[in-house]
Amino acid sequence: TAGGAVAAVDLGATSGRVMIGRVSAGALELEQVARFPNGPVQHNDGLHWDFTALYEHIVAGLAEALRREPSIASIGIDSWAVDYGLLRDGEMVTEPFHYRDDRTAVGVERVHDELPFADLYRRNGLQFLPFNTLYQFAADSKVAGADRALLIPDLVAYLLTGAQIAERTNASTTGLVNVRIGEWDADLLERLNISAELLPALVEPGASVGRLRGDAEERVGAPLEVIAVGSHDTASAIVAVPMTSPNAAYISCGTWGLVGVELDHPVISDAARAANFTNEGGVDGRVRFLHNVTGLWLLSEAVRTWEQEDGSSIHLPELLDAASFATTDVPTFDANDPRLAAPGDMPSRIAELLREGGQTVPKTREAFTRTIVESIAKAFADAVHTAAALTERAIDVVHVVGGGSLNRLLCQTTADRAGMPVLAGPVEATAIGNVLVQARAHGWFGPDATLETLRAAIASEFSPVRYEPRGDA
Ligand code: LRH
Repeated sequence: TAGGAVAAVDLGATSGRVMIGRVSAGALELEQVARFPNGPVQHNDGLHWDFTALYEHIVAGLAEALRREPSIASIGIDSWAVDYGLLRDGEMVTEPFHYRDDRTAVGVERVHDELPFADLYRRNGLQFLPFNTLYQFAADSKVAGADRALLIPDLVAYLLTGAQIAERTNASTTGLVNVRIGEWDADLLERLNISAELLPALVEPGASVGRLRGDAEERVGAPLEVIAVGSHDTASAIVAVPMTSPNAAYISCGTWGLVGVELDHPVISDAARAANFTNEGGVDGRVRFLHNVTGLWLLSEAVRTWEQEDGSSIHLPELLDAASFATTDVPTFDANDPRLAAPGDMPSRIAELLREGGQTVPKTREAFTRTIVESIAKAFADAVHTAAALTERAIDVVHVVGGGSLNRLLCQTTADRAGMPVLAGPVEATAIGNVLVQARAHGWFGPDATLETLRAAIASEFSPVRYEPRGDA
């Protein structure tokens, strides 16, 4: 295999990062070049991205990446799904909204008045999440005056290159792509009063978007190529799950836990709809048949609340170690309760759910942490079993990738509750998926490399940690 270097921009909930990915025969190495905050900011009209500041960090990070590694051949950009920026005459209309803004509730009502959810599901195959782009559009008064909407990674690519595209995996999370034909659903757009002109042409991961130009070229230092990757962070992460069998399930676990299987064709049955399983677009036309579970968000928001109470920081690995020794009965709550979605005091909200369920509220932070982790694990295990039932697959192993793969308590309790082994890692799945889709586009994996080729490379480079289910748990 030939090789080379690429840059990956990954905009996550805990931070934004620029990485260098070096790929050579059988080896893959990541170097973090820049890390910067990516939290929401409150404006008068709601929660927004701090996008202008973020873009400055990205450009500076790319310049630093090229300084450290002059052979960088291209840039790939990924971020979380659903959020977008609006343009008018090529200029950003306002800082993009953040999906955790609760304005989306009115959008849900408006859309479902026009088209009941069951009809919508048959068209777009998407699980109901109140912040799916189509609901955000319906709640966003600025859409009418805009002539273009670009999802966040596409917006960054546009500012860098001047090219306007809609990368396919992320576009699938808007709710506006028809799940059967894989194109923008013209009829749906019309019914929702969205101009078809608002949305640019869909492109496949691996396609060239354009080259840096103008100010971006000058500041980064070269007319680097931007290549579309699985720009939905979860799509990139799933590329990097070292699955070797169709009976494997995966959990991409960061702020969210995305739990499911990879399919060749969507499943849009009534049962899938009732279970709120989604058919998101994967790289190479695969289907990410999965369910969103509120993941480490519950833990990070709880820790944030405790840190505010204490006025000092908490060492999470220590807290998790202590939590793993809590041996008393562990009360659990529904990790997916919508009341836990917004930022704010997490322990109080969880305590309320526990009381509602007739359970006792843990008294120590260790025990409370254990309850949070086990509640996440329980939701994970349930979703794995549901995915197996809905797809009639004999799931026998669960891969956990992303930040959650380092959480031993979570991996072990997930194995216990699912009743099957968990294979944990790689932790940097999203960045790896981003890098490998670029590397493949450059031909570094040969002319016919499939996702299986890429996954075999990952499995040998990052051997997963295995957790056996404990029968007595
Ligand atoms: C994970 C993720 C997930 C979406 C959510 C908005 O980062 O992209 O796949 O559902 O954020």
